[in-house]
Amino acid sequence: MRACARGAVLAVLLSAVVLVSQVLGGAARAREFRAADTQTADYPTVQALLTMDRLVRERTGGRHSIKVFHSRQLGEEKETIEQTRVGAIDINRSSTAPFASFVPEAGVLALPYLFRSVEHLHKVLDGPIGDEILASFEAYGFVGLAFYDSGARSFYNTVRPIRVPADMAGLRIRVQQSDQMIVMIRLLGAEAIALPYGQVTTGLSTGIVDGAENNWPSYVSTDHVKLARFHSATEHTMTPEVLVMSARAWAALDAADRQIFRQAARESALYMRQQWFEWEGRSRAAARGAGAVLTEGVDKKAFADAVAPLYEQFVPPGRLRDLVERIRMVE
Ligand code: GTR
Repeated sequence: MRACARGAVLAVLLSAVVLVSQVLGGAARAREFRAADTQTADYPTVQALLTMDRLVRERTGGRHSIKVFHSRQLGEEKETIEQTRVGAIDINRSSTAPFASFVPEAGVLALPYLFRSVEHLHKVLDGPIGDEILASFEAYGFVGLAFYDSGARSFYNTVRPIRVPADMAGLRIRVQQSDQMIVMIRLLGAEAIALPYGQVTTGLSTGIVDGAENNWPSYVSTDHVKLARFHSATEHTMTPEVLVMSARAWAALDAADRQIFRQAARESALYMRQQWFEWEGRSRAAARGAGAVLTEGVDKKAFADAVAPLYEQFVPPGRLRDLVERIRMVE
């Protein structure tokens, strides 16, 4: 009898030890992952991150969650990318343009007039090339999880309508922190000023910059539209957003949880795509309502020709040029 009771106590103790070691032992440890986004709370990328958080919570029984720091609470895009690389930030949603100096393949996606249409862009990102580019992040300390839509970027400025590259002469144009974008602006005959996203409104209102370039939702949600009325639909890039995890945070997940995170990221991208189309349409209408002057007859071909030399400089023969050629061949 006594031996039996001792056995039972031992069994209880043993299962407690197993439980504690499971909880403490890496994979099973409950964790809140910190995610950075430069956009505001209602912006589709932030809403997509919140969707991912919900899916991760549901599928891990609440063991894991994602706390989303929107509106640059964790810093400007370039800094947050650096912090993600060293593992101080767990998840990052950024434009692929500032990622170019960390992951060369990301820069390819930010090249001007690479994609013929949104359909072409989606075919590339949703297919094997998209997977290959996401996988390329791993060599640089990030785990690429998914791409988010970001539409086409166009110029807007405070000075005059821009129809052809010559109209940009002498204008100071804000660009993302990306060498490629700086060179692109110079090829158009304007002066490039790299500024973090959070400083563009002040830059426009104080005249430090005359213009910037972005998609419709960013043009409107930042209120740049109220300062820089002359909008020109140059649609020079279709730079997508990318969602990455730090290699350090990834290492803390076991194989099953990694699968959950990947799948949740992909589903959040689908949600994001629906939201995006609505936001783009709504933002374009809101821009008109806010007094934007939409320039007629923008000569996109002239812009494409003027920026073509960028490819020589940023796409050396070999891996990257091959990637560009394969992207172009996608029907
Ligand atoms: C937006 C993008 C942001 C940021 C911003 C910028 O379209 O969503 O992540 O890159 O552009 O121009 O800095």
